[in-house]
Amino acid sequence: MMMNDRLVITLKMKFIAICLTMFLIASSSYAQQILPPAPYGALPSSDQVSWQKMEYYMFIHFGPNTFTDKEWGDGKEDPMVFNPTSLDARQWAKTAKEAGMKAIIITAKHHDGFCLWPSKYSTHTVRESPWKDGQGDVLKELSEACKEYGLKFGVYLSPWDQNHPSYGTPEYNEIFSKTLEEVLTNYGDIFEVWFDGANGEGPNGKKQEYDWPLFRSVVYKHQPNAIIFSDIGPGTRWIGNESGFAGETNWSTLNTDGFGLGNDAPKPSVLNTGNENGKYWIPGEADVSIRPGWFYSPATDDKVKSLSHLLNIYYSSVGRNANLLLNVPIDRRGLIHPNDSARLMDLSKAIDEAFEHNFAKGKTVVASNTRGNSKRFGSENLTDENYDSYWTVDDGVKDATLTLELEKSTEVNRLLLQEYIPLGQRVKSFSVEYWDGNKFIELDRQTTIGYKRILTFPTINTTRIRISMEGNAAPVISELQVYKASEVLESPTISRTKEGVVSIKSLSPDPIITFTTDGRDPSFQSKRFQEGFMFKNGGTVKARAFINNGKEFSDVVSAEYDFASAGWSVVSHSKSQRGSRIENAFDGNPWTVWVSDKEMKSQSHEISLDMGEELLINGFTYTPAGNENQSGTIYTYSFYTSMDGVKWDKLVDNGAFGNIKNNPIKQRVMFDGSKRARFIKLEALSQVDENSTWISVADIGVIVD
Ligand code: FUL
Repeated sequence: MMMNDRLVITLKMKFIAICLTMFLIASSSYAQQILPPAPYGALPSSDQVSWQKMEYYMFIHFGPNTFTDKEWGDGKEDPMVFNPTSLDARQWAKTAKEAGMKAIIITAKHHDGFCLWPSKYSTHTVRESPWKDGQGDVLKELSEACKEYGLKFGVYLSPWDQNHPSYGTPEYNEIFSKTLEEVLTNYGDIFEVWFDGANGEGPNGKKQEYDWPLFRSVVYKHQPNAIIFSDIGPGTRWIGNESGFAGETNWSTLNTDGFGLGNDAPKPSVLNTGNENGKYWIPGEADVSIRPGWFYSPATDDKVKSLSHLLNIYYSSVGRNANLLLNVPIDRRGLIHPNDSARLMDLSKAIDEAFEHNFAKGKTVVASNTRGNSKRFGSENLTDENYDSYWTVDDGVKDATLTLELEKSTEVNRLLLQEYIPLGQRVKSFSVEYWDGNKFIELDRQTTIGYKRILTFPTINTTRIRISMEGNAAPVISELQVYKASEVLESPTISRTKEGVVSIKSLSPDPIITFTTDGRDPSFQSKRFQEGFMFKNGGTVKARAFINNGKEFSDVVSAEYDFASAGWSVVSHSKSQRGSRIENAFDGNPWTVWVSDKEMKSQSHEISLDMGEELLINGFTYTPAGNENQSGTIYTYSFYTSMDGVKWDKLVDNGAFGNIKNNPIKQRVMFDGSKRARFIKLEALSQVDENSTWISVADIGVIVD
C-alpha cells in the first residue's frame, strides 16, 4: 500500500471518529435535556415508598383477652390468666413468611395495659404471669424470630391503659413515652409503630390527654425510619373501617391540619378515600382480622374468613393502593391455630397463581405521547416488570392513552397498573377498553391508581387493551400488567338501606351477578346487577352469581322486603328499657332491637307509628329478636290502623303469631283486603315466655303491593 493511501485511510478514520464523538456529545446532551417531569403535590418519603412496597403483613392480637374470651379487657384481669402452654414465636414468623407476608406487628400493649414484655414502667406484664415463671418476653422472642425469617417487626401500643395507676394524669404521658422508649430500643429495627387512638377511662375513672407530639418525637428519636400509623398518620393512615376495604378512589394524600385522633379524626369516609390534592402524603393501611374478632376465641375456630372473602379483601386493599395488615390471633397455646394457617396458605397460593404469568411482559404498548420521544421514558418501561423505570409524557400533557398489543388473542381477567409514586399521585381517572375484533368495548371506568391498582373483571378474550387516563399532572406510570386468575365463586348477599336502595354483593371478586324482582329464579340472561337500585315498596329480590361465562353458578339467594321505613316516626310506645332505642323497632334492620321497660309489670304493651304518608297496605310484619330464651317475643296481639293517629280501626283482634315459639322468624300477617292508612299500631297481649312482662321488637314493617 502506498504512503498516500495510508494517509487517506488514517484521515478517513479520524473523520469518522470525530463525527462519532460529535454525535455522542450531541445525543448525550439531548438526553440530558429530557429531564424527568417535576414532582406533583405531596410526596412520599423514601421510607414511605419502601413501606408501600411491602404491601401485605401480619397483625397479631395476643394478651389476657386471648384467655378471657374478650375483645376489650378492663385492666383488672389477673396476670395469672396469661399462661400459654407452648408459645412458639418462630411458628408465627414461619407462618407469616410462608403466607407471603413481609412483616409482623404485635399488640405489645392493648387497652387493658398488659405488657407482653417485662416493662419497668408497669406491674401488669408477662413478668407477673406464670408463663415461663415470669421470665418470658414475647417481644424478644418475636423480634428474633422475625429476624430469622427475614421479616420486619412492628409494634402496636395502646396509649389507653386501663391498668396504669397514673393514667389520666400528666405524669402518664411521661410514663407512656418511657414505655415506648423501652420497646423502641430493646428489640432491633422497628418498621412501624401502630398507635391506637382509643381514649377511654383509666382505673381512676379519668381520661388522658395524650401528648402526641411527644410520643411521635420519641419514635423518631429511636427509630428514625419507622412509619407511624394512626387515624391520621403521619406515616400511614387508618382506612376508615376494620373490614379491609380501601375506597375505590384512594388518594395517598390527606389534609390533617386541625384534625386529631379518635373523635377528632376526619370522617371514616374521608380516611377511606383520602383527599385529592391533600396537603400531606399519608397512604392508607387496611387492617382486618381473619376471624370475626381481633383476639382468639375458641368460638371462632370455625369462623375463619373464606378464601373468596380474603381474596376480595386483597383486591380491595392491595388492589386499591393500600397496604393490607391482616390479623391472625394467637391461640391459648401460644400458636397460630391450624384453621388460620391453612387459610393463609390457600390465600397465598391463590395470589401467587393469579399473578404468575403476566401476559403483558415484553409486549408493545403504543402510547399517545412519550416524553421527548425518549427511550428513557418510553412505553417499554411499562412491560419490563421493573417498578423503578417508567413511561411518561411531555410537560403540559395531562391526558394520555396506552394501547397494549397482546399479539395474539389472550384470555385475561385482571389488569394491574402502578404509578411511580416518588413523583406523586397524579392520575385522577382512567378507563379500560378491549378490542373485540371490530371495535373497542368499555370494560371499566375508575378513578385513582396510586402505587398499585388491580382491576378484576369477568374473563375477556382479546388482542388489545386500551387505557385512557386523565391526570392532575402528566401521568407517570411504572407498570401495566395483565393476568388470568382462576375465578372464584361465592353466593351473593342482598341488602337494602332504610331508604330502600338494594345492593347485591359477592365476597369473591369475580362473579357476574344477575337478579330478579318478580319471584323467578335468575338466569345468566337476567338483569345484571351493576349498581344499587331503588326498591322502596318491597317485595322479593333474588340473585345468583355466575363465573366462567355462565358455566358455573351459585345457589339462588333471596331476600324479602317490606315497605322501606325511612320516613317513619314513632307516635307513642310503652316505656323503653333504659338505653334501648325505639327507632330500632322500625329501622328495617333485624339486628337492632327495641325492648320495653322490664320493670313494667304488665304483659300488654303497644307501639304506634306514623308512616309519614298514606299507604295502601295489605299486611304487616313483626320480626322477633333472635335471643335464645325468646325474652319479650310477642305471642298474641291486636293490630290497628288509622288515618289521623287518633281514631283507630282494629284490623286484627287477638291474633297469634302461630309457631313463633318453635320458629322465631319474621312473621307476615296478610289482611283480608287492602287498607288505606297513615298510622299503624301493634298491641302486644301476651308473650311467648309467660315470665316476660316486657316486649322486644327487632322490626315492624308493612306490606304494600
Ligand atoms: C381498635 C381496637 O380498639 C381494637 O381492639 C383492635 O385492636 C383494633 C385493631 O383497633 O381500635
